Amino acid sequence: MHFSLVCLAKPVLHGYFRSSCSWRVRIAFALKGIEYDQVPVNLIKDGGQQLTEQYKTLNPMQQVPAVEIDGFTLSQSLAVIQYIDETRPGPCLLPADPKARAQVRMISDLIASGIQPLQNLYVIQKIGAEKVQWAQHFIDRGFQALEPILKQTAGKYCVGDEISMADICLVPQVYNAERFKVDVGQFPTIKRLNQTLLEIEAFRASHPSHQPDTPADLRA
Ligand SMILES: N[C@@H](CCC(=O)N[C@@H](CS)C(=O)NCC(=O)O)C(=O)O
Repeated sequence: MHFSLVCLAKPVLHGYFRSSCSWRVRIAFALKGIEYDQVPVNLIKDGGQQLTEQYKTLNPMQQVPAVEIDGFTLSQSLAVIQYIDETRPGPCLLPADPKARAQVRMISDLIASGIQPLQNLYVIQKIGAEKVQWAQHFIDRGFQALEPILKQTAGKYCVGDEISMADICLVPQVYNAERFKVDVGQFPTIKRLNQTLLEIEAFRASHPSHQPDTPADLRA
């Protein structure tokens, strides 16, 4: 069902160029063809702008993204993606078939609950000197599980031949893996899907290397 709610104002994404969860939302907006404004929240500068009292009113978890849309504020990227899907026309980000839909949620959850939180900034900051090995370990462990799952579910994309929320979660997680120097070549299905998806305009346009807050030395 698609509502024509209070859609007059453009949504506002409070995010960070390199945040994988912000990138998920940017991909969803791009796939749906939704125009939006971005307000950068620098996770490093000033000790982390996500930690200010002002930002806390937008997302009490003090994380990006937070999205102002249709007169209210939403956080949690998967909730945002599903809200966009349920209220906006354009390609469906979750398939109608219950089995495929469950598989999309399984893969999205594996990444969003089982991998990303373990290598998130506030977690690795607590780890100290071992932080890179810690992040590599948990990304590698997650990908060891994800690879055989994707081998079963994937067609051209993560689940069959339609782009879904699972693909939206996969690409930013591979980007994180590469940042932490995990050898993605060990996972041929993950590698193949990532390469295929990065050819698509919605994934390219939303890439961290060309966002309004991308520093000059990281721009592509
Ligand atoms: N489950 C949340 C996770 C959000 C999250 O972890 N955001 C990270 C960036 S990807 C963050 O803001 N980290 C800030 C910090 O660790 O202080 C979502 O999907 O939106």
